[in-house]
Amino acid sequence: MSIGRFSRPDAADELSLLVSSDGLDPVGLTEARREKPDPATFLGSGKIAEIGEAARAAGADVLIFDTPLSAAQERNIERAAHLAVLDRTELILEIFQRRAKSREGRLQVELAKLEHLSTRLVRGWTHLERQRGGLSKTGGPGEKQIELDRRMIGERVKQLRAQLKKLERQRSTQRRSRNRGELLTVSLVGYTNAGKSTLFNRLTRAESYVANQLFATLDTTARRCWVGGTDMVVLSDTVGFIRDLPTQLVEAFKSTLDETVHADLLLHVVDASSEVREDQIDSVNAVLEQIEAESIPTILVYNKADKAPAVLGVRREGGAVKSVGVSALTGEGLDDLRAAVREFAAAWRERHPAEPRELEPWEKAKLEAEARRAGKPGS
Ligand SMILES: Nc1nc2c(ncn2[C@@H]2O[C@H](COP(=O)(O)OP(=O)(O)OP(=O)(O)O)[C@@H](O)[C@H]2O)c(=O)[nH]1
Ligand SMILES: [Mg+2]
Repeated sequence: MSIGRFSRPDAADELSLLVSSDGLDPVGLTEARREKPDPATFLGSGKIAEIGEAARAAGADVLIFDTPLSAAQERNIERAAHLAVLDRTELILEIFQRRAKSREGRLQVELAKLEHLSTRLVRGWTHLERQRGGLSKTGGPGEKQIELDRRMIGERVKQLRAQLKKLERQRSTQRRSRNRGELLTVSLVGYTNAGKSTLFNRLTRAESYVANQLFATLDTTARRCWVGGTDMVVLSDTVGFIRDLPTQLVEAFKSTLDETVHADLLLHVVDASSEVREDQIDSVNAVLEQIEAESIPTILVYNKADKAPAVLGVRREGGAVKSVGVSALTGEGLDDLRAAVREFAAAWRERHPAEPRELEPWEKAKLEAEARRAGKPGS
């Protein structure tokens, strides 16, 4: 369904990949175009009834909309179509929930779901209030229940935030200790399914989960990685982005994305064989802006060159490497990529001559303890 503008050529493919990534079996696809969405039912009510009937006849259990819907629209469509409804945000949340493995990942997904739910409750509540329209002066049980639910959600959100904050602190301590040797930190970013994990595995000989699914990777993995000569960098693989990534998810995944935000260099991995690669690059840049990582130096890595050989080679802009073409599958172009990272690392080291860093509290305590033991009370 597209509103007013042209539909994207890959929208249907991406939607079916999203649906199958959630373990669902698509039975049919309908495309529609409207000047503007119907406030009550998104599509016209006649169209909804028609789609509902066709979907039920095909044995569908759920209708999925490739767009965010308001709580009221979702409810109205469910009633008119006699089917459960998921919007794009909820579908992505479901996939994230399925994939979350680490404790941090699970907490982040729960936070995102609750925040999504709370926006629905608020709307549902005002809607209910309006409907009641002064019929009774005292709040009915429904209203009380919602108030109660809201408070419970609020409490849980607070708990989750606190737990995530703690994990975030641990993560930053880990990051610092891992990087004691002042290695360049490099983070893979890119549209989901672009091949980040495949490239990560190739470069580090690790075994990150690779799949032709959207959001195969949710957790961040970081490894030391050799880029030629005596040069090592710390490379991290993390969650992929998608267009219109629900803001609750970006917000909730801040601690996972921390690795990206603190990188010295981003390798922006692009599926060069996709006909919408430019749009995907824009979507990724939009998320990078949201997490305030847009000013980190970036090399575009055009991946899947085995399917788009024209991207092979190194392109420069003002002397610095702008893009490199590779195939993570065949290994072609990887030497160019390593050389580009090495070149960046050399320039970076010149700009960052190992600065004295501030000691961690535990390091200070340890030094003080050592000083005491050596009989030199520090005061
Ligand atoms: N033809 C070709 N396929 C590739 C290449 N690199 C990765 N793929 C395939 O692309 C799909 C996605 O690869 P992943 O490495 O899981 O992609 P990702 O970017 O980590 O995806 P998410 O973790 O879901 O964001 C898999 O089916 C890979 O086998 C490549 O260079 N050429
Ligand atoms: Mg991955």
